[in-house]
Amino acid sequence: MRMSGAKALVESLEKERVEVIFGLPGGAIMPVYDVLLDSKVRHILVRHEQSAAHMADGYARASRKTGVCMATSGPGATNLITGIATAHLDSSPIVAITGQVSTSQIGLDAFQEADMIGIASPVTKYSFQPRRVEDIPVTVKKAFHIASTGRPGPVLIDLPKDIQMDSAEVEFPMKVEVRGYRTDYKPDPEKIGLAAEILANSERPLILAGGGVILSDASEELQKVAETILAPVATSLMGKGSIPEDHPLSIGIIGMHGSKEANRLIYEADTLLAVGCRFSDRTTGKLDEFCPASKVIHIDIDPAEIGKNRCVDLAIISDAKMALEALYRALTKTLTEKKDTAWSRKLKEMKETNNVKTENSGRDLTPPKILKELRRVLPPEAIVTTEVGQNQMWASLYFKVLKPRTFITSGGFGCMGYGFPASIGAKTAIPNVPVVDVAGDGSFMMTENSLATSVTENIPVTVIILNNRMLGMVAQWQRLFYNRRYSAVSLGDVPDFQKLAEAYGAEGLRIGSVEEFSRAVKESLKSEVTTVIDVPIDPEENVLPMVPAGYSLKDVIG
Ligand SMILES: Cc1ncc(C[n+]2csc(CCOP(=O)(O)OP(=O)(O)O)c2C)c(N)n1
Repeated sequence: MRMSGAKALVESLEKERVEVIFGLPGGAIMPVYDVLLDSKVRHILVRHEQSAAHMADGYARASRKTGVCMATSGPGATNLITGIATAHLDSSPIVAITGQVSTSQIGLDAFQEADMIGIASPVTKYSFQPRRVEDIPVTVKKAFHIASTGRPGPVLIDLPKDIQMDSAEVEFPMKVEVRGYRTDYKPDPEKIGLAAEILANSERPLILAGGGVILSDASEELQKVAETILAPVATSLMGKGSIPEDHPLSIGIIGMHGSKEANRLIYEADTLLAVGCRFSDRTTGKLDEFCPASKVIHIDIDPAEIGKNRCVDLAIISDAKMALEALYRALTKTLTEKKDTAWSRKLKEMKETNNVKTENSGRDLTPPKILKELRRVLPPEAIVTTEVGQNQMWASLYFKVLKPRTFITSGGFGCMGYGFPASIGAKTAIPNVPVVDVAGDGSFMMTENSLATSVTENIPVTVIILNNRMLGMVAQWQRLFYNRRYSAVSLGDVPDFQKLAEAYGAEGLRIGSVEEFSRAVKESLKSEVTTVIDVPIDPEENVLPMVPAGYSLKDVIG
């Protein structure tokens, strides 16, 4: 079939069943935008390309589909990079499409030229720049295949303008093969047997679940393994939600802002089963002192993760779901379900004493109380995104996640401005569940213009700003480690978030108590427009407990 490059691109996207593209046009991508007008694919216009990438990412994390974002060449394309890097560090499958100057101009510093292949390589799983119309369908097919299989991640298609406008005979492949790219990692039965034996014989097993558990939909299998060996389950920030956090074996997040239970028990564990996690510095604290007394079994789909940060005793390169399924089968062959152990009793006692402490803390409008109240008023399937900073850590500590894929946060890149556009992406993917962004004032200001997208495109979400008029997390570090020398952290009282929301046609509310908060959230869930709830909190409030950077997990403050 003869067609233009632009048409070949859009038809290829349709064949991948792309329903929505988040983007913003410009000169070098206009041929594609022109074809898009006649396509069934919905286009959602952003006000800044960074948000397009975050929306595609939030869409992907909520729905397990691949998200798509699009921008023009040069500044449009480079504006996507922060969002692409965010998706890269959290293994989120997105395909980013950028326009490029015409092939005859590449390398000549043409108007709005940026070497996107060069710029994007370190933060993508793969980058393509098709130079012939005929290559477009196979490129798109490969891009979606690479983005969504194995360890997922972002893929870039940088498409020169003349290739969009040229035409040629094209064929749409049903399947593609990518040379040297493997996705068929299955668990080695011998290693599974060995892992089962180690776990069955351990007295103090602990499971560390990472984002890989959520990506491979392995929550159920994880829970079954944990229940069989009575192992407490800690998660990394990215693994939050891989086990319901009200499960008796759940001990919350581990690491810098981890729960006391998780950070203490890891020291006593004699076997650590780490699944789909990469032992990031925020998770392990000082590496030499991380789980010092335990054998480590590591399950991961990415061979490059094995031994990268932490040496392991047994590595199983596999999809997490398949490995945990096999492990469960192997365990139940030899092990009858454990009822109670000294280890599980200890866990129970720890949880009970800790609970009493947090319930009794003083003032009215504190972040822990707000986040617990938020859990109370939201249904279990509601999706919560976060920004970055104290708000993110309060949410990870106090908002109990009950289902996988309902907690969406920038874990690896720690990207302020992520949560709001990601919430719009998530709501686009799953319109019938409430979506709430837990924000800091600083972060929200980075992508607040997505209010325009959310209102004009009818994608209502709730934004809760834990408003300390500060770059709170930086202020906390200055308070704790720089002798209260506050440098460049005060944001002042601007803007008035209530008025800001109203200026965009959204709803703006300011609340003064937990009851008002509760009411405001409930109202927002019924509202047809986005609601921004400004929650003034004390600027001196710290997120505790905390392990200072570079210290070991037992050196907890607070
Ligand atoms: C894009 C970006 N710039 C800077 C930082 C460094 N940083 C980390 S947390 C933080 C403060 C966040 O402030 P705010 O969004 O108000 O949240 P709070 O900590 O007050 O809850 C900053 C500046 C970052 N993570 N991302």
